[in-house]
Amino acid sequence: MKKDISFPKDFIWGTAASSYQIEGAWNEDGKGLSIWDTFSHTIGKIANNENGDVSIDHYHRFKDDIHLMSELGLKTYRFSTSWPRIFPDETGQINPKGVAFYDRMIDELLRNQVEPYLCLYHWDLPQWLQDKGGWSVRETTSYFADYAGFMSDKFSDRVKNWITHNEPFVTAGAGYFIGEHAPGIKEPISALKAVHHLLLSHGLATQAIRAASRQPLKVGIVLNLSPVHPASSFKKDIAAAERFDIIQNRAFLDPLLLGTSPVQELKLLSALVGSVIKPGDLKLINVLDFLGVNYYTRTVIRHDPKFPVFSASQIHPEGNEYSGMWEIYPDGLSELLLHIWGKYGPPSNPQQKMPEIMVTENGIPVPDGVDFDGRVRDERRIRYLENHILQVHKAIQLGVPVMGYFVWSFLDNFEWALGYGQRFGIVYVDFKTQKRTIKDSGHWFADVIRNNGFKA
Ligand code: IFM
Repeated sequence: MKKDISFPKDFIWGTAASSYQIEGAWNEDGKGLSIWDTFSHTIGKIANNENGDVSIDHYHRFKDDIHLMSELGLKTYRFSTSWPRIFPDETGQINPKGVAFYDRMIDELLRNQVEPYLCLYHWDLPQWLQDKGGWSVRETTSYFADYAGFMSDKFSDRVKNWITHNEPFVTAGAGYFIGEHAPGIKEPISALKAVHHLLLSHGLATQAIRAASRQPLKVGIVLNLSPVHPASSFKKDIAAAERFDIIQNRAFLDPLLLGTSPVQELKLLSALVGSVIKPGDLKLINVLDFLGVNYYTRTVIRHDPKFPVFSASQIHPEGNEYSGMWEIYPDGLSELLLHIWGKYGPPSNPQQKMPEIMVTENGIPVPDGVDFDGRVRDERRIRYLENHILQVHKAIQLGVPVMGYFVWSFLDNFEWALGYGQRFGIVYVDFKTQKRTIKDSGHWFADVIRNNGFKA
């Protein structure tokens, strides 16, 4: 017999997206260049040399897209704003047409009873700031705070939920360490500095958002977290997994939730970047109303001296199910949520005011297509989402107060260095005609929202 899997009243169900991945209009209405414009226009950086110039043209189609959300009964939408649309160049002059775009978009969301979650940074740094050193220099943090304050002044009359950064681990790791994302830098030290500056900019931006706010609001950050498992029970692998856990999870969670840094625990790390953390920084960073957890997979690590700083590399265990990008490992989601609550929450820190926790991204790329009868039968995505939502339910049952769950993504879109080859949407997009078709998973998720759960 099937069991009722129901969620707390007021549980937040939503979907998520980001500016560069969906907007297109890369050089329209006064927008400045972002590092992703530069990177994707460089031959050889993106699969098939694709780019986000037009993407799924959300800039011009946002009204129809929001109507589609409303048709599905989606109540919440997490999106990001493009910083270079607002501040196109280093003069600090505001681009009124960029502001007007988000004005119209937010109004349209609210008209359709969709609650906006506004994220200020989902990787599209203005190119002019990269030219000054980007996230590897401390000065970028105050530019970010200025941008945050301006946005709060403009939009906090209507937007109550604010996110400073999406996945700073990826910003620093993929952008400055392995160079597979913009700005394409491969310098471990710049990456480690970027980690601290991203966190510091979160603290400064939070202050700026609150100072300019027009109503009580919540400010959070979104981290891509992953339980780190050792590849074997050998001591060296266990130690490597612990080291990797520092950079994947603790480098972010400890400063944000405890106001401490794990950097001192690794001699080499401390020697390389210990001095980047100035007195008072950690206190500034330790501010959070909610923690967004993006979960896709676990990370399995072995000792590997070839890799700089951490002497650890990732392996992909045989015999498990994989998506086009990652191992499918739903149990890792409840493991992660329980771990966060157990280590950082009241169970071990009764004095600590624990921020709200929500799953701000979870999803799977599937090579979907529209069938002869117009349907998109993405059964695999439904199974993936159901198995992961079950893990959120389990964590709640075991005492973790998870407040919400967002599917990545609403529409198929530009998947960064992988171009348009990976479809994550619950709505199919024909990239040639821009036609949208709700996938079976979209209808399924609409039912989940309507029933505040499902039978499993
Ligand atoms: O598409 C990305 C998103 O921009 C950030 N989180 C992971 C998604 C899938 O890779």
